[in-house]
Amino acid sequence: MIPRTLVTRRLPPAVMARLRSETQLALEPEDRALTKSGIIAAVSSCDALLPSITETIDAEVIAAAPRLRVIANFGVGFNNIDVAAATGRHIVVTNTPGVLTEATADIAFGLLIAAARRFSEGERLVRARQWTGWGPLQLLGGDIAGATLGLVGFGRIGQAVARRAQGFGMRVIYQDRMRLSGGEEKRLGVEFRDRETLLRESDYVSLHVDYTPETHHLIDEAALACMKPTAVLINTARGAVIDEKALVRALRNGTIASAGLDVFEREPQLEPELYDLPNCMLLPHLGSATIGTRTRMGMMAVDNLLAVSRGERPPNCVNPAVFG
Ligand code: 8YV
Repeated sequence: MIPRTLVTRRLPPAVMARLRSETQLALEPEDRALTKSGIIAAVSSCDALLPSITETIDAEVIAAAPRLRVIANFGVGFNNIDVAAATGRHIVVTNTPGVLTEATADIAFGLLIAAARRFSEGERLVRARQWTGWGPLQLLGGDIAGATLGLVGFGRIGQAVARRAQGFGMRVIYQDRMRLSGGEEKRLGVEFRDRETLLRESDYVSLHVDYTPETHHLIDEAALACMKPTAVLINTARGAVIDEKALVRALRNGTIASAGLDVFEREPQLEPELYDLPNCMLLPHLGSATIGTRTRMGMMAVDNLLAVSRGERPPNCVNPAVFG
């Protein structure tokens, strides 16, 4: 069966070509987010939905799609989808794990270097034509070699960041719901800490947890108060893992030194003060933004979607309960 498919955003050319040849597209996607009413109107006649992070697939959207059998998310994080509502209607939900690990770890480590060495302030100084010349005390940052990196969440992406950090001579500690075995920790060259100890010991803290009710505002005022005044906070996971208002206060008051953020609580809106804080490096959710990575993500989403259409169990199902 050729699934009638709603693809909400225009994806890389190779992915679009495959979608055009192997599915029946409900509409020609554009390079901008669909409105909720646009999704509801288009999905009502579809067998498959391929959404991105910019679309919230909630119970109302799901209820408007009586034929829908699969929601193949373009992304590893799927907090934009009401999985319980989908499962309740026997709709399979899939994601794209693994293919964006290295690209996202690059952005996390890039932000770490950029925040530590004050790239953003330096660049703004030069562009404003206000750089009057080299100075021995100008824009001094923090050392990376010899410093301690604390990873909150130690799945695929956290482990890829650990490898980069070790190459730069950092000591790596981690916290996760599940502690690795002693042998695994030794093999990976990392030590476990409980979250509070990790926050107290780390010169750099990088977040790599899923966004769930349990991780909502995991980094709040109390967590920020545990960190060193010289510490740098990096977030490439989901914005709402940090209480953005509390972070603004911490950056303004010197509770921590700086932050590097790729994700925000209410994208594309930021907590207004963030735009003007000098000690914050800001990126527009670029974690997986390479042509190779986005193509692999798209191909994986299409593989998942077509598997369900053929009546098979897809490779990356996040709600296996639908299979009984
Ligand atoms: C994507 C992401 O850019 O995969 C994820 O969870 O956050 C990003 O890599 C985004 O989800 C695209 O929909």
